[in-house]
Amino acid sequence: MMQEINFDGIVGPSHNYAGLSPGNLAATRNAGATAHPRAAALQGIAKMRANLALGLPQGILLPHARPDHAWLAALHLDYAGAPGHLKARAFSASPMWAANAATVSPAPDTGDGRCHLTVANLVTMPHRSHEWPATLAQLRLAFANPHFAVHPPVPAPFGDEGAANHMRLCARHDAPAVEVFVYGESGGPFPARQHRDASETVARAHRLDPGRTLFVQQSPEAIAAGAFHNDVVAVANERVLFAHEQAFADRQGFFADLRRLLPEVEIVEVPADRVSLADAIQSYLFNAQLVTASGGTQTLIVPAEARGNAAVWSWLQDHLAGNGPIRAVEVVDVRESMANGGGPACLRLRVACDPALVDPRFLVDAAKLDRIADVIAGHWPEAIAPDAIGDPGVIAQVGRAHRALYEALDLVGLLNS
Ligand code: SUG
Repeated sequence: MMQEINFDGIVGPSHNYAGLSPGNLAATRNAGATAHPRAAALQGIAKMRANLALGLPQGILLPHARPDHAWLAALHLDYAGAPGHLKARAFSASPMWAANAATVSPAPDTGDGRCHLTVANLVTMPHRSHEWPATLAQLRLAFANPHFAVHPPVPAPFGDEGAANHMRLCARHDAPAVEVFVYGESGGPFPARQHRDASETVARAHRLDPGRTLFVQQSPEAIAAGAFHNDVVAVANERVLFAHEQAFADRQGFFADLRRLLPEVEIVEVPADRVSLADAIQSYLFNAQLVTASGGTQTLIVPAEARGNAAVWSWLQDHLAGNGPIRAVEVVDVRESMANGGGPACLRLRVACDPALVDPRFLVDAAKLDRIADVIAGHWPEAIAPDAIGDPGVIAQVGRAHRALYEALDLVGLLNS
């Protein structure tokens, strides 16, 4: 039976705040703060437990080996001899943000009836540009069944940041969807990370029907205000699009196309005079997981910061009290990830498929989450201060923690791939 599975990136033991992403305001603001990898990873586990409690299937993606010695070797460096800025970029736990792992087109949308995945190249930010080989290895294992086609990344220089800039609108998860690719134009104060040429390449690779595929420009004001990915200002689930009024460059044109292609679409737009772009980005209201819980209730899983923002919380209460399509709100605490600009939606990659087709090592239930939590509690560093990024003791601990998790999940084979 086809279902939407959320694959959450487990927060890696090297989680730290190095301020590596210009245009990501939270990450920039917290540069140099002390991070708490153990608490961060346990927050992620608690979020997955809450998803299971809603009756949703849940998957995982694993942290990558850090520092990334293979990347440093390609730069003719070893970790000890690397300059500080490259040390930090080799040590980042950024693969936790699984929404940037790949773009996914489920079987009902594709010309050959397979589920297609294209790993994101993440070329815009150096610390993320070396994620894709390990991500590709995991996806090839998790989705080895011939139902799936896993593609290598779009070539540079066309930046592709994966599902964070992609939305699927459909009557139900198992019905053919309108796939929406959101791209940015460069020229503003911050980099536009998703190139239209990259999105179009992914759509061709996935054999999408051009008549049901939309390429939509993100509004330059949104990027300038700190929405470095579309999923900071919009999220879709089945027939519902939930977006900020200033998310798209041409909202009227986009909404008209959407209504023509999917007449049952419900567009929930939050006006700027109720929630400003600044409040939307500070609270990550739209970086929520909009899910269909087991009883069919459209549920919005928001970060605690959304409850802490008066304008945002009051808009949500008004929507729940009215007749809108979002019927429930759940609050999760992912503040360690949030401080690097990663909310609930950043931490997960959605794949709509029959769970029986996925390698079971990448699926979790409550008991497996307990085992993972034990590994985290026993091995993840309690804190990483800014000056610890080059510390041999911390690096050794991160290496042991990483191996312990792969051993617990029977995935050590991946370490040598
Ligand atoms: O790419 N932060 C990530 C956050 C990604 C959020 N993902 C989505 N919106 N889907 C980024 O900017 C900060 C790392 C640091 O500065 O140490 C970072 O990479």
